[in-house]
Amino acid sequence: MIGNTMSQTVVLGVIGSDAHVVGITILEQAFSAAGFDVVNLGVQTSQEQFAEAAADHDAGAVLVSSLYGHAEQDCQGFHQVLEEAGVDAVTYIGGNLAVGQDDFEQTRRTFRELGFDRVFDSETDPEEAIAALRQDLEITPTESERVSVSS
Ligand code: B12
Repeated sequence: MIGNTMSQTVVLGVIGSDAHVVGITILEQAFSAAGFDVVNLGVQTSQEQFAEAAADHDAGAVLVSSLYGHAEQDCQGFHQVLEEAGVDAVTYIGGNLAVGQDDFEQTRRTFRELGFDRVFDSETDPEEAIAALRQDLEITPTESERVSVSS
């Protein structure tokens, strides 16, 4: 969704049974420092918990993290759950999204087909995600904050 009156609230969490917490802790700090209101759901978050939080907070973005190699299974039907909850937000996913991640372009296609607006690999600098959020949520960055977005 791209519009003019977009929420700067981002809902962030690690989906499924995944317990890797360090990445989203760093992302939470980076997004907060960049001025976003961050709702961090933590690890082992279900699809329904993402949807409920995004609806409750009228989130502009839902950011999913996955490290343990089961992201594709965990994200099946995710966008339908969001839609049924009335969530109208951009969706990003990032982390170690496939076992091995030999061909990230294939991985990116897989998650785009699942409905994600942007797909990030595990080498992503938080600044790149911040630049993407600013672009998608139509928030004007300062000159020194401009970072190119390739996802
Ligand atoms: C620490 C660690 C653990 C710890 C986690 C402790 C904790 N509570 O966090 C423990 C020991 C528990 C663990 C367990 C497991 N782990 Co582990 N773990 C790691 C390790 C070494 C580091 C992860 C980390 O903290 N990185 C540091 C943070 C800063 O980086 P990050 O997590 O990648 O996050 C950054 C980016 O990915 C990106 N990002 C992440 N999410 C998102 C989302 C968005 C929207 C965006 C924009 C960006 C983004 O931005 C983050 C910040 O810069 C990695 C290997 C590695 N080098 O990555 C393996 C790794 C992730 N683990 C792995 C595996 C397989 C497991 C287990 C399944 C092992 C097992 N058989 O039991 C279990 C899973 C348990 C579970 N239920 O989750 C594999 C995953 C393989 C895959 N995906 O192909 C890895 C890659 C190791 C490997 N090379 O095999 N693990």
